[in-house]
Amino acid sequence: MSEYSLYGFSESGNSYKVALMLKLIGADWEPIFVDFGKGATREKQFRDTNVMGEVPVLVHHKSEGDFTLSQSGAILTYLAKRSGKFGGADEMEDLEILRWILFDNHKLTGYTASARFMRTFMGKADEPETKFMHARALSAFKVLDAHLDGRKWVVLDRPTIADISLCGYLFWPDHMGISWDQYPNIKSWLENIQAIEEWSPSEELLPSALAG
Ligand SMILES: N[C@@H](CCC(=O)N[C@@H](CS)C(=O)NCC(=O)O)C(=O)O
Repeated sequence: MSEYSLYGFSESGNSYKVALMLKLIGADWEPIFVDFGKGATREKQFRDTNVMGEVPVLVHHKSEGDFTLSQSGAILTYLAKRSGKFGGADEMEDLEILRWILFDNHKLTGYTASARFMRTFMGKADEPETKFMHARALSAFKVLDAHLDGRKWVVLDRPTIADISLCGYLFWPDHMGISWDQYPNIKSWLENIQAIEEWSPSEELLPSALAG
């Protein structure tokens, strides 16, 4: 059995954040496919694993028993602490990383994932709710683009779990109907992430909920 199991699917950028971290730290892990399209996150069996009914869920198979954790930000923090990679070097750095992960979860991924879902997977690009969420996502991109001006990475002079969290949905600009040419600092930062050795796109790390 692998050391870690990750519940998720490739269209889930939140699952991708964790899958990418596992890949980058060279972890021994395996994906467990959750068929979101068929309602698997709403089934009792999955709710018994995560009462929140969401992927990603990480299971760490330890000698003393399994440890199960959800919420990508918590999982990234756990993996950074265990591996000694992509975390801060002290409390202040850890807090700055946490600050950007919270911004990501609320303002950036929160709106991006919902707008993308409505637009690309539900075909409801013109609904007022989609337009609202799309506009909120664009505001978050503007904040991130301004912050990245003159920076290679979001928090430190090296990539951290803040970068891994924030990039989760951003390799699919076409799903949002945007081009990163409009946000040049995000564009070059995403290229920096792609240049990390061992970087892989979501589709290479997790099974698709659209296949079959
Ligand atoms: N804040 C959570 C968000 C997780 C989330 O929204 N997961 C979605 C897929 S990307 C999900 O499982 N949704 C299931 C549902 O709403 O039924 C995290 O970062 O892990």
